[in-house]
Amino acid sequence: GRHFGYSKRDQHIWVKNFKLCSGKLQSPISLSSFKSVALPLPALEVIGYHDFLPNPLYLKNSGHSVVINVNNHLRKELPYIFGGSLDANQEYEIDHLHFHWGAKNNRGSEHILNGIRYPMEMHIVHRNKIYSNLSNASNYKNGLVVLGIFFQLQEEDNESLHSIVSDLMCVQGINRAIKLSSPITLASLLPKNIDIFYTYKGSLTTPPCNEVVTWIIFPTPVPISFTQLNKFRSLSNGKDMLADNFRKLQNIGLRKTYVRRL
Ligand code: BO1
Ligand code: ZN
Repeated sequence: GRHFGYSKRDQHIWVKNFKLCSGKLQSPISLSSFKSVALPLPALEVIGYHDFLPNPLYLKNSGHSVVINVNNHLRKELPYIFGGSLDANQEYEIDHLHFHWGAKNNRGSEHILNGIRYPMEMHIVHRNKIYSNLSNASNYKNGLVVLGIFFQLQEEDNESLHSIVSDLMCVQGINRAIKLSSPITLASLLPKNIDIFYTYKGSLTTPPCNEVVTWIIFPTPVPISFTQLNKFRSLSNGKDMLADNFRKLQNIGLRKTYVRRL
């Protein structure tokens, strides 16, 4: 079956319908500074992150999350990343971004960092440029890089989220989509400090759980207000609320996690 849910019972069924979900390189995992190997990695280079993403940008309720798809009608160069823990000469272009969040403040993020589960985690999904689309890239172990960004509650609104948050109410129900009302840059959604990051080899955190993802997780959270997070929390697919759309922690197994040392 193609359907999957996030309840405890539903997550147990993932492995029956999607065999890859029982692999040994699954995500998310718990990360800690003490258990990570500090490496003098090169900086992560982000190109085009200060440019507005090409219009029109669509915000869509996928039934599992809210997604901003970056399509490239004008065939211009899209934002991409390289360096860091990525293989030399490999460039990864943005495909889409989406969010995982909780119904309560003490849950929502997929990864845990030093024992902290944040109320929301954003994933900026990048595809290796040598592959033509996300579905192709998902068949190769160097196919995808996902940047993981934690959100932390604060009193004041995060101005950079205004465009996204103000359009959320228009995508109540699965497959509802609208054009984003104002342009956004990826840089405005990143933490100020991307010099430090954790990295490890893992998987898609949803079915089909392909083990093709180099994860890059920034320890510095980005702020979000209660008002803004509550708009995510009020989203539904028409049947269930989307909140608590995070996968349970997976075994780290024989893997190592790394942290960039300056
Ligand atoms: S995540 O960043 O690990 N949460 C993540 C999870 C799933 C996808 C991307 C990032 N993409 C999925 C698509 C499916 C497609 C699958 C394999 O990739 O949502 O539609 O079948 O290509
Ligand atoms: Zn995700």
